[in-house]
Formats: sequence, C-alpha cells, structure tokens
Amino acid sequence: MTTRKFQTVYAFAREMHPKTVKTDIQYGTAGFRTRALNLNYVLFRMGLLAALRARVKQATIGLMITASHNPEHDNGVKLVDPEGEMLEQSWEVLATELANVSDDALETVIEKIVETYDIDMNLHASVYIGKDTRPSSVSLSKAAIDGIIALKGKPLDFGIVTTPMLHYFVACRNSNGAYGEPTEEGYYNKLVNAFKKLRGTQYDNDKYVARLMFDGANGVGARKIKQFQERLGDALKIDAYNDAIIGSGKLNHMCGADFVKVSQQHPEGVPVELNARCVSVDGDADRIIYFYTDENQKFHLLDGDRMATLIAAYFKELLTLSKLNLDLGIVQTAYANGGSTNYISKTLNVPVHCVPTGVKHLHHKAQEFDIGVYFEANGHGTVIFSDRANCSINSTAKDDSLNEQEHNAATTLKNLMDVINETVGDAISDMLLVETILHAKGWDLKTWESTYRDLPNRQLKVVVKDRTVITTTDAERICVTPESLQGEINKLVSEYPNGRAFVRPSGTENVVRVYAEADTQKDCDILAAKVALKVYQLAGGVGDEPKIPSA
Ligand code: NG1
Ligand code: ZN
Repeated sequence: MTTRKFQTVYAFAREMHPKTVKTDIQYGTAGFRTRALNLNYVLFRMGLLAALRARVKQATIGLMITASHNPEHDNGVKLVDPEGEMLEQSWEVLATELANVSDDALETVIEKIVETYDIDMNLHASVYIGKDTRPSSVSLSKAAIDGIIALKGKPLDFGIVTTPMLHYFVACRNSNGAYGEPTEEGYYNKLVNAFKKLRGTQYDNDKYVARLMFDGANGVGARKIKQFQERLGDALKIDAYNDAIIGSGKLNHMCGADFVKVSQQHPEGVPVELNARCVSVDGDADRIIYFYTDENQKFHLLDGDRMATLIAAYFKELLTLSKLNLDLGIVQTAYANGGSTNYISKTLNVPVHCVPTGVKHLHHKAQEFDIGVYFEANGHGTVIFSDRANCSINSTAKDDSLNEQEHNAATTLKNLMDVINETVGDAISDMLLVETILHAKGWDLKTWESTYRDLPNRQLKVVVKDRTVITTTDAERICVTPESLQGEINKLVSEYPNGRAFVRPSGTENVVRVYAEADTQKDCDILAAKVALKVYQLAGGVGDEPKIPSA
C-alpha cells in the first residue's frame, strides 16, 4: 500500500543518515542521550517516528533536541506527546527498537509499526521541533527534519527554544489555542501578564526585594531570560550572567542548576554578593535551583524540595481562604531530602508520594490530585491542575457574590495557573511562581529556608562496566541486583544517625548514582563513599576505586 513511500525512506537513510554506531542505545529517563557525533541516524529515525506518532494521535507531536545538563559535546532527543507530556512508555520501546535496527531492516520495522497501529499514511503529520544552543543541534535538527519529510510529514522548526517552551507550543497547538498561543510571543505574554497581575504595583514587600541574580548556564535560558526581562521591566529586575556565545564550550561548565545542586557550590561566572537571591537554570532551562551566600561566606541551597513545599503551602492557604474543596498532593523521588518529606507530612499535612526518577513518573502520579505539585530535588518540576480544579477555580474567580477574601484568593489561584507551565518543569515559569510567593509573603531566602532543616546529603557517581547489572524496586529505594548489595548498604546505613542511602543506574549518563544523607556532612560524605565503594566492588567498577574520606 505505502511501499513506494517506504522505499524512498530506505534509500534516503542509506545515503544520508547511515547507522554509524554498532552498540545499542536506549530511550532513557529523558529520551536518547549520548555523544553528539553518534546521533545523526538516531535523529533521522526519531523524525520518522514522530511523523508516525503524529498520525496515530492525529495531533501535533514535539521533537526536542537537547542533552539538558550534560556537557556541551553530548546531545539528545526526546519526543513530546500531544498534551505536552513525555512520550508514552510503549512508544519508548518502539523508539529504542527503531534507533537500534540495522539500515537494512529499517523499512521492515517502519512497516511493522504502520501495520500494528493501522496508520493511514495519507493523514497530515505535524511535528514541532525545538533545539538547545549546542553547536551540534543544528545538523541534528536537519537530520530530524529529513526523517519527518521522508514520511511526508510537516515539520515546523521553532529554532532555539527551552525544552518547556516546546512542550508548551505542542500543548497550545493541540488545544486549539485554549491553553495559549503556540508562539514565543504568546508564551512570554501569558506568563508575564499573569505575573504582573499577581505582583500588583508594590514590587518590594517587607524582606522581599524585586531583584535577583540569574545564572543562565551559558545555554538557552540565558537568551530567553532577556526576553522576559524586557517584558517584566521593574516588576522584577534580573541581573543575568553566564550567557556565553554558542560554541564557547562553556555550556553547563562549572555553572548551571546541576553543577550548583550536585557540588553544593556557587557557580563560576556569577559574582558573589552576600545574601543576594540567586538562581541557576540548566542547559535547556527546565530546572531551577535557588541559592545564596550568607554574611559568613556560607553557601545555602534551596532546591526542588524547597520549591515543592513553598508552593504547596501557599496553595493550601489559598484553598482555605477561597473555601475551594480541592485535593492537593506532592510527588517526590527518592532524592528528596528526608527533612522535606518529614516537614510535608508532619507540618504541612499534605499527602506525599515517592516515585521513580524521571518527570514522566512524577507527572503521572500528580495527575491523581486536583492540584498536584511535583518536583525532583534537582529543581525539575511544576504544578498540574485537574479539569475539576480548573473549572472551579475559574468559576469562583468570576463569582462576584462571594466575599472579598474568597474572591481574591480564587483570583490569585487563577493567575497562578497562568504563570505555571503545566506541561513539564519550566525553570523560568517556576522562578516566576516562587518569586510571586516570596513577594506575597514578604520573605527573603533566609525566611524561606527557616521553614525546615535539610539533612546533609551527598551524591556520587560510580563508573561500572555495565550499569544495567543494578536493578531496583520500591521507587528505586531498594537495590535488587547485584544480590548482596542492598544488605551491605543496610549495614553501612545503620552505622549513621538519620542515615539513608540508595543506588540506581542513571538513565542519562553511563554511571551508577549513589545518594546518601545523615545527621552531619562528614558522616554522609563517608557513608556515600562507602556505598560507592561497595557498588564498585560488587557491580564491576572500572577506573579508580572510590576513596573514603577520613572520619
Ligand atoms: P538520571 O541520569 O537518570 O539520574 C537525571 C536526573 C533526573 C532527570 C533526568 C533528566 C538526578 C539524580 N537525576 O536522570 O532527575 O532530571 O536527568 O534530565 O538528578
Ligand atoms: Zn534539563
């Protein structure tokens, strides 16, 4: 039936985008991610898959080219489903199969997908494409476009955009504009207009000062924040740093949200101004971390757990004031600090759940609530609203018969919904949300930080021959294989007050991640190193053995 079209694809693939890598690649936590040099054929094939997916869903599909917080020489690709959410898991399997099949078998696999899903190849297939600032993103987006066109799809290239912007455009397009306009201008305007309504005319409030320092990680966030600053004016003064030109090699290097979170250090390229409110975003601006250095030169980090608690507590207050009967919940991962989980369940009294790493898991769980707040500790997260929440907030905000307090609280909730990018974690949208809450409360970072105490924690990476030998259960908190490893971890953890540790294979890097927390930084550094050493010994470590710091 459509064989003629497939033959074109096949010929094109052989000529222009031959498979250059023998080893298999996996669609992981956030799509495919590896050295950019090895990705050309993968992008071509993801272009093909996006065109197929668009026909199956009869909707626009997104294709984002980024390796987020990874070094500049890496790149990656992920597909975005019609409502702006991550690709459905069953299609991750197809993506992996399609990426790894030989050039000779490519046609057969495409034909199989067409048959399995009974795809009408004559249907329109619209694919939105976005890319980060990596120099390799340019040729990789051409490869993806070749794939889309080979299957007679219609690519629309948005050029350099943040990951959450592309998710937003896809959601807007498929909602026929109900969620917003699928353009850069539409995105800036929706967020900034809502933010300005929430801010009112008094920009400073008590301890809150309407100025912050912004680390753009030398990536796309550094570019887009300028667009925001132009539109925000004095409502929020943003001093932007780390906006090196494309190809400088500085992307995420000693700066950005991942560096600041993992190393617990002030980023390079941002002057240290004591007690100034600072943020770092990552390379594709879907994560954000707050931090400051105090008058004693001590560094303080306010991460995704802090944002989740701040946001949920504020929503809880507004729900009480507006008398809206909506259920609120928080979703975290095993990386959430024990201090935050304790505070959420004991002080905030909000239901809290733990799911495996990767926003698709958090997003999915958060959909069980009317208002679901989800954040990874690394600063990736957002808030999502059920249809019921959306309707009742909107109708209450319009209801003039209510008393002023109820009406105002509902109006604030409505404007908050418009500041939030519900499709996926969005660094700049999250920043505007946090700034709104701090402003409303009249808080500086110290006041926010005083809500609970974080347990000292440490993250390490161990390189092993094959990271898939590590398997886990219970939202990654328990290690199943290698068999003796969990027993060893339990023994080590029991030696430290408030100790907790777990290991899991990374879905984006070729490493095993180790996480530990304990009552003191020294204890948790030792615990993390001892667990890393066990991983090295029992799971086939390569290179230098992890060193245990002295007690
Ligand atoms: P992996 O490499 O699977 O740990 C990392 C982050 C995730 C998520 C993805 C996508 C940690 C510990 N892990 O995944 O939370 O953000 O990257 O970028 O931060
Ligand atoms: Zn990212």
